[in-house]
Amino acid sequence: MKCKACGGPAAINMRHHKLALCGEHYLEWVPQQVQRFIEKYQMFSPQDKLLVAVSGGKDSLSLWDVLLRLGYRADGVYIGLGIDGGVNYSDQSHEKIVQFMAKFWPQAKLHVVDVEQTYGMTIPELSLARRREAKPCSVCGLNKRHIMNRVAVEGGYTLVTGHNLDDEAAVLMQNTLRWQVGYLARQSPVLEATHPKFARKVKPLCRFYEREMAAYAIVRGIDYIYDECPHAEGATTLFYKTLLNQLETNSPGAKLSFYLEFLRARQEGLFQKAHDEVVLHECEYCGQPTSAPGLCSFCRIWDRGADAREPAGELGLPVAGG
Ligand code: Q46
Ligand code: ZN
Ligand code: ZN
Repeated sequence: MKCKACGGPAAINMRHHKLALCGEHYLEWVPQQVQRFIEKYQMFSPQDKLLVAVSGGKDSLSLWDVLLRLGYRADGVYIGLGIDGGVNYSDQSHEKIVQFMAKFWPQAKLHVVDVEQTYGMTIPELSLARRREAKPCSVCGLNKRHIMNRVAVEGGYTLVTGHNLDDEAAVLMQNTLRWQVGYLARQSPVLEATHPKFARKVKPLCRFYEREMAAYAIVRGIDYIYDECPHAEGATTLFYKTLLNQLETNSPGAKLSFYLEFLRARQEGLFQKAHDEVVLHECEYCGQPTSAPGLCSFCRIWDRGADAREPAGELGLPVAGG
């Protein structure tokens, strides 16, 4: 297989694009594509301040790298969840991010929010204490959403996440099989801020296959955390990813067209009604928007009373680098 640009040996073959490229040309192609999607979906402009949610995995580190290479003003945010899982998962993830910054972008800025230091318990401890659940994913998800949104709003950022096509197609399949139209209405490369205390959220990698981002990280020399979070095992999205991979093997491009045709239907207003039905108000304690009455789910799980308001800038975000 030869590189389409220079005829040298190809490092990656993308059957769905009928395109093979060598390492050097692949490293040029990925940022060009990212820029194309940023413009196509009107994600942000060079003036915007971006906050990349970095986990230490291939998608988020590659995304941060690409945005900085393209010249965007992109800071990172890392949330220390306190997950050990026998492999020191959270510490290892943080370490990969620090190494990445030292190697490629020593001037970049990283906000670090350690959940245990800030709120008093790790995510697995909180999950056990409040929900008696050994699997902390639901508690973890709501904490990550709340904290990332808050850091983004406080810093005037657009929140950028590294969800790739495999992630988006798996969620889409899950929501479609259950016809959860409310969720379908909100699944988009761009989520506009529907409230002044909601950050705008964008996903510049939503059209890249997972293996394309792994290839980018490897060719670029980014050392990332290979292992999934130990609690990801058995997650339903992993099951849907396996199903979609089987489909893709038999029919290259199936995953991409599943997602793109959904976006087209969404664009045509197929789910608009469900979208309009969400009513928001501000949480009585922290002020973040919520659809639940009274306290938001974050304040509920941390057992916060409704009698006092959270002081502004309570996180006191430590900033590393830069
Ligand atoms: S980090 Fe958190 Fe995931 Fe780990 S505990 Fe579950 S939700 S699997 S993306
Ligand atoms: Zn080439
Ligand atoms: Zn709240």
